[in-house]
Amino acid sequence: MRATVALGSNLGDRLQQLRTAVAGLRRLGDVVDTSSLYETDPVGGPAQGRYLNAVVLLETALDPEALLQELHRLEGDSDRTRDVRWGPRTLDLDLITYGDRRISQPLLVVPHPRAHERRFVLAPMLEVAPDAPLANGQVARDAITSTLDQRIQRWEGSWERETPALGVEAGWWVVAQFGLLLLWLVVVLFTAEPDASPWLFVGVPLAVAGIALGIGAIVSFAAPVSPSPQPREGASLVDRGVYRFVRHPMYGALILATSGAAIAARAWAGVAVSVVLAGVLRLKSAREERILGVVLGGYRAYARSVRRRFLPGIW
Ligand code: A4P
Ligand code: MG
Repeated sequence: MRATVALGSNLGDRLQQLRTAVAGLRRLGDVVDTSSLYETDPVGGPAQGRYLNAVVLLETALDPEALLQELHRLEGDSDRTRDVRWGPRTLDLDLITYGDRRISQPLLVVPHPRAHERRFVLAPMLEVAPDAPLANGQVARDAITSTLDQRIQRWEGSWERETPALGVEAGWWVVAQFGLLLLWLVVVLFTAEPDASPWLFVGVPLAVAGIALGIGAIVSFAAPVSPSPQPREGASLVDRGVYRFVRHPMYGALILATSGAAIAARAWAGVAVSVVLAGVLRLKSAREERILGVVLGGYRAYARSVRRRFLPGIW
């Protein structure tokens, strides 16, 4: 079952405690997604330091009662003491939702009875489980509008100690991409029908649009572009220029330019190679984005606001 678990800490090494908690959650099931980290003003309780909060999406075989017990065990591992209600804590793990189950027991209420009033739960939840049903019947996206007075900010640091690495897989993606581009070139050179035809009026504008998008991408990126899906160490989010309209303009440019040129040359096998290339780039970009979401502060929010992957307004 899919459960959402909210994590909070405002005592000691907050980030380290949250990391350890996620490592612990991985032993309870499959951590499907982790939100960004947020630094948040304390809600309720005595005067205390600011919290670091996040939400994790967990696919688990544990039933809700067993899961809560395990969450308490993880809290205990962090030397959490329970003296003041809503007081400062090294680690707080709350079960926010468990599928769409509603549970009302003395020691377990699901969905969490206060989550829908708390921006420190709703903002991260919006990233990983925007449609999970909350106690008041709303989902995070709607509930958050009445919590905008609560002060939180995205924590720009990253969750992970190190950049997650694709390792040799990164190399294979590059090989696949350049192999297909080479195949495209050979196929087009050998099958092109160079006489003028009406297909020129379709292919040439597409190819020109592709080249323009590619130039736009290089200018906007303003750093050396690498074909590897592994982000460079210390890379920062680029959301200017054409990146305001598409997240992977370079890939969009390759797809447009190769298919346009092949259409113009009536090299239909070349068009087929472009279609395969588009599929490969789609998969490659998905792998890339999983890492970018972890290592680049703000990438997930960027991906939510820029919906198109390759082609402005289309795809
Ligand atoms: N319990 C019942 N249902 C649940 C559930 N769905 N998930 C019981 C977790 N626990 C649940 O919790 C008290 C009892 O609630 C437990 O025995 C459990 O069986 P606790 O963790 O021992 O105590 P607590 O966390 O102090 O109380 P509570 O009421 O859970 O507090 P909240 O609601 O978790 O609030 N401000 C910011 N900015 N960030 C925070 O993370 N956290 C809190 C704690 C307050 N203010 C905060 C934050
Ligand atoms: Mg709690």
